[in-house]
Amino acid sequence: MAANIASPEVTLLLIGPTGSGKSSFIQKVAGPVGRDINIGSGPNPCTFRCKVYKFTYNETRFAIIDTPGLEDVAATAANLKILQEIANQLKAHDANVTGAIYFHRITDKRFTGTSRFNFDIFKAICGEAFFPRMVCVTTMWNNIKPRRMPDFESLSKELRQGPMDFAGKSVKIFDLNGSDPDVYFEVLSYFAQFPRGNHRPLQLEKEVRGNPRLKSVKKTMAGREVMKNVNAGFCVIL
Ligand SMILES: Nc1nc2c(ncn2[C@@H]2O[C@H](COP(=O)(O)OP(=O)(O)OP(=O)(O)O)[C@@H](O)[C@H]2O)c(=O)[nH]1
Ligand SMILES: [Mg+2]
Repeated sequence: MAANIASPEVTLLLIGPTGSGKSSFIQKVAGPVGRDINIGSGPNPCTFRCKVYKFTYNETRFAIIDTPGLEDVAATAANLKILQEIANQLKAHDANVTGAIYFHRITDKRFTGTSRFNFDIFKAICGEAFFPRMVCVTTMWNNIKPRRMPDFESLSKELRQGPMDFAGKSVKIFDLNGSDPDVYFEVLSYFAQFPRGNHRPLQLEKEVRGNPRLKSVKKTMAGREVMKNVNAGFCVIL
């Protein structure tokens, strides 16, 4: 089965709301292969299909999976479609995901509502056993005026102390400043240290590969997270 193939490649899965900077991250780190990647220019979603970008950095081969941005809690059908697209990509990919990165715009300020909901989907995609290989990155730091910087630095500190946690443990966070490319590459170097190949897979990988007859992502942990509000009667699928 594909999941057991040992691969020297570092495979990273990028997850986050629309416009949080996933494709821009790839454009910054992937060199020529990321040159033609579509980057959003307004509030509308830009990436609609998953795509794998392969390149080498510091003698390590990387395969980064770009994904469509998650929507807010009311967009159940759209979120399920995105999840299905990610599940199909994971099924097709020839190696286990080495690490997963969640993207959060620091300028959103609050980690509630859509941010919280999207992060809960990310956690359900990863599963608790994958915790050591989960990273959050905050983006848009170069949009902050110098006089407001201390406020956002406090916000970043608060994120580290609670909201971005999994079963009480804080997920590793990198603050990405578009004007400082070094931090982007620090994220790559962080993942390059992890053993690759036969480690524990992502929860969603396990679910889609372990059950070839699985027809709908609704039955996966991440699908259930998306459906939580529908099942509780707070919203309907349009
Ligand atoms: N100032 C600033 N702009 C950024 C940063 N990261 C991304 N952007 C801008 O934010 C917009 C959205 O970026 P994308 O990389 O397309 O976001 P995405 O997460 O791939 O969005 P979807 O494909 O819709 O899910 C673009 O205009 C980028 O130029 C950042 O760190 N700083
Ligand atoms: Mg994109």
